[in-house]
Amino acid sequence: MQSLAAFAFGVRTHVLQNGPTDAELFEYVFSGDNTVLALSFVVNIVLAGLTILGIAYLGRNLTDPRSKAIATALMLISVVSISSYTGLTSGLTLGVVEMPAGHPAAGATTAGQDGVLVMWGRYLTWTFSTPFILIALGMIAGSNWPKILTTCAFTIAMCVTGLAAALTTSSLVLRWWWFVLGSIFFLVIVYVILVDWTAEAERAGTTDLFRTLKLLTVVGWFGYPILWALGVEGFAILDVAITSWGYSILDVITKYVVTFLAMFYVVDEPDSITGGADYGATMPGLASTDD
Ligand code: RET
Repeated sequence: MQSLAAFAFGVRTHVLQNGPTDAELFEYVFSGDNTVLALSFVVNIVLAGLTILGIAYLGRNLTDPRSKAIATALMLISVVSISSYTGLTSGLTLGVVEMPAGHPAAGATTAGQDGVLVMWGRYLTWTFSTPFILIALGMIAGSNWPKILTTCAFTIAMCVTGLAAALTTSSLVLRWWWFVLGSIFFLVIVYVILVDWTAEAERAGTTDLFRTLKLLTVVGWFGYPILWALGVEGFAILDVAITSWGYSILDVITKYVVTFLAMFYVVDEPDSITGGADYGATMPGLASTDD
């Protein structure tokens, strides 16, 4: 945990040393011209907040520990999300980064500084949110912990390499090399979802729900690297506001829609989801019966 905090601090120091303060970035985003960009952040704070409240309401009568664990994983996706978008809104996790020679946005200026606006907080916080999506999906598929944690490790690696790709200023080739590495890690996750978890969901009896969640997840997740490549960090075909709205809309599908579909299924506590009173107990037989 400490090394993660040190890493986050290092990222922040690296970005801030080369650009404006978060107060200047906050003013840039919220000053007249950038309302569309600002809205792409604020709308998601509202949606993440509503999703957290929705889960708390829907899950109020859950009794089975496994159902509760899935609901908790689902809630943590939005807990990370509301924090992530607050970081972007405040300017804390935004930065102005100069692109290397040969990059289509090389020589651009933003908020009076050399460089382009990079929403680096997105890549950093995906590191924390995507594992909870995969934990919820893997549990719904009835998979085992080694497999679920493997996908979590690969998604963390994918997001950190995406962050590195966005912040590398030394070489255009190395920016894209980071991107390729991240994409390879991504394909491992796609393979586990499409092959292993699809078969496991069939055995667990959750095929119908899993098929929908799988479609939304795999198709939705492919949108992120596509946006990265088309956005200002990649080929710079899309401007920052459009890229940001792209990510925000994908977030609605891959987080809030997935969450509510899963939650509506979990609240009924069907046999395909529940694990029994002793599920996850460190001392089997001592599970309380009245909570
Ligand atoms: C990056 C760039 C490196 C290559 C790949 C990427 C994929 C990102 C994905 C993000 C998913 C985020 C979600 C967030 C929800 O909170 C990092 C853009 C493959 C798939 C679902």
